[in-house]
Amino acid sequence: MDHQKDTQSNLENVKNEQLEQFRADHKNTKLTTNQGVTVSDTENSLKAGERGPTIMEDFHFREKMMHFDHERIPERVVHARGFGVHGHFQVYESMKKYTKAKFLQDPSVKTPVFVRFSTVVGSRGSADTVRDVRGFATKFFTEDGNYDLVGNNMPVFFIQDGIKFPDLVHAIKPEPDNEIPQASAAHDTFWDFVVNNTETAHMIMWLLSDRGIPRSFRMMEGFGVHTFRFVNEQGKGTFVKFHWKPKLGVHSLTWDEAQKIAGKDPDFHRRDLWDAVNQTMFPEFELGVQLLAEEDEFKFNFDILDATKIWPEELIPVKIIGKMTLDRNQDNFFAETEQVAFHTGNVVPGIDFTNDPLLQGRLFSYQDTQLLRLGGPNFHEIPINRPIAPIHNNQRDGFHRMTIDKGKVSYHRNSLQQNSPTPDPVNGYTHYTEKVEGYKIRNRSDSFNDHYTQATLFWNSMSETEKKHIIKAFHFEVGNVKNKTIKQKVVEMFNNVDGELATQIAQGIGVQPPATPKQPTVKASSPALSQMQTIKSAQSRKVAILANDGFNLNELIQLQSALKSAGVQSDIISKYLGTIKSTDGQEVEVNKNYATAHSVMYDAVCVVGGQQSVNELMNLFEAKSFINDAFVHLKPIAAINEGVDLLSNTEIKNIHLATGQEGQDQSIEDKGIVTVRNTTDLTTFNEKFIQAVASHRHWIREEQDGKISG
Ligand code: HDD
Repeated sequence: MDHQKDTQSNLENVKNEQLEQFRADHKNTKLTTNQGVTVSDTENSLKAGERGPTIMEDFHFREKMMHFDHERIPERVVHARGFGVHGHFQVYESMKKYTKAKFLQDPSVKTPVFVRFSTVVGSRGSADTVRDVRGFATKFFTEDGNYDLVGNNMPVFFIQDGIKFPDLVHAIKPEPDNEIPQASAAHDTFWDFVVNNTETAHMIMWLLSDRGIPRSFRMMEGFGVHTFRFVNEQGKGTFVKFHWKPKLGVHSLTWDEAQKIAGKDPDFHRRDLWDAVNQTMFPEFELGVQLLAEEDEFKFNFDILDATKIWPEELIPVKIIGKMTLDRNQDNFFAETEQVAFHTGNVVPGIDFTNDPLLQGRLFSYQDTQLLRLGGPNFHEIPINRPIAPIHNNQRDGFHRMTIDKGKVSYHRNSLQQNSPTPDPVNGYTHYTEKVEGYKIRNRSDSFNDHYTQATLFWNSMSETEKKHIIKAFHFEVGNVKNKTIKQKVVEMFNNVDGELATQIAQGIGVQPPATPKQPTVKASSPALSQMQTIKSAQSRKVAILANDGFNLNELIQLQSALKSAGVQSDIISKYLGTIKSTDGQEVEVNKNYATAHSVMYDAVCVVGGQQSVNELMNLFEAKSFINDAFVHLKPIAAINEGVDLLSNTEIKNIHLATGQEGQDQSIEDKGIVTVRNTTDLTTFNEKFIQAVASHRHWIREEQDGKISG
């Protein structure tokens, strides 16, 4: 028993050890062909004479070129751009009452996981920060086999039935005649789809909200979207919806920032995740479940099988049941992120499906798509996809078969092998015995017909700031549509969500406001939908420190050490790379210059004092534009002593800045401008700055100073 316990708790390492068998380290080795023959020269092909033609018998040349020519596989038809990371999951308390899923029983068991975050629409090489849904797919390597929770960062979906997925994707992907635009929904075919398929209304509200432009993969929620089913030992089912809740809270970029980052650092999100894990700032997500007794299936004004609906958390609370920690970067992007194959149909005993028609469609699509992408039916043998549970069956052969199946028997039932491998009716997966009866019809239940109630609920739940962002997002997305009729139809469609919203959309896109703006009948709101009340933390945020030769070393040291103890990262940014000298001649390494860094890559900025340093910054256009952008993007901005003078030379000049003692006008700090003069002890200043960093954005600036962040 103890031994069993031991192996269970160490499950975490089992996947890693399995992967280890396939890892190759080529350091200090001799170059060989794929046949293991040592190569003498890989720079010159074999030729007939020094200036003659290449000879066919050059097997090394042919093998090297053949392999290279076939290095690419088809990208995923959706979610092509993604990034993976390893980790583990632990349940807080046994969920035995609801499910027999092994990985949800014992809090001491660490179940290995591999997570792939992704965007949906763009190609593999597209930018990370585009407006889009983010994929959040988790593979749990459990003792009972692989369980895949293939979710998104939004809890609803565009369509209600899987059969419409190809239509949706054709509409949102670049238009087929010219393959424009890349990684964007801002074009005619998508909005034509929207207005002709009004079940999209709720999802559009999410997509055009700040959720569409997350600050980090580490700062977004994840949702299983569908209603799934937990099944316990007694065979009793409970409806369940899955949630991932980030410990760092839910935070977003501003639109202007997202667009700029797409150019400055298209790898912004993957870099952020990779760096955080390398620096042991391990992202954590709590797993939450909404549970609904089967008897209560019809108690709501929405159909629980409709994937365009949420279960408002105020109606059905989210119970937090465990935590996932992402703590190990992949070794090889292609082998792991590119070859991982998720499938909604990968479930373990204790987790089952429902009749949600979107889920039913997915159950076919995922396995099917891997056949093309991964070239045959043996993709489960690729190291990243292998379960840690043993595999025994009569499936054989096919492209790239790795397993050497011994013996003559590959059929069931048999006597030559005592009928093994043997099905296990007791412990094997048994599908939930739901009673299903009906006529074969192509139809949709009337209970799926309400397309607007929850879209309005979402709108009602937004803060004024969030509402402004949604309207601006409509102006951009629909503003890029060329066809006026489609634009007008967008206004008419969203008049069903809220008349004021529709009127404001119309204003920005050059069409008529609705003739009769509708007063929404839905008055309810769900506070959990707004990002305003989310967790605020300075942990792992990034601060840019601006300094040049002649900076104040004492200030820099105090600032850096306070940031470090608060878990905040910082970079020194200067005119040139290399080192800068303090007033007392100490040299400090510069991390970035203005060519390699921009304020959009940081969460906050601080100017340290030192007259000579600040004088130089005053004459540096890039330094001022760095601060101006941080200001427009509502980020915390701080300055120490002479550094405050630089702020007076930027957009911030209109805000009254510290002129004398510490502890100035509170309203300035509310606006995220933290300054201090005439002091050498920065303790209080540092505390205030770190608090400002934790608050993420200072929306009040947007409201009061008209600095709309985009
Ligand atoms: Fe899907 C990939 C999430 C609806 C068909 N989907 C894919 C990935 C995620 C999702 C996260 C990327 C997995 C990875 O990282 O490799 N998809 C969703 C969610 C949906 C959804 C949350 C709605 C609730 N998907 C959906 C439908 C269909 C598909 C309705 C088809 C009927 N999805 C696919 C696919 C993909 C895919 C074509 C492309 C690559 C892959 O599967 O492995 O099969």
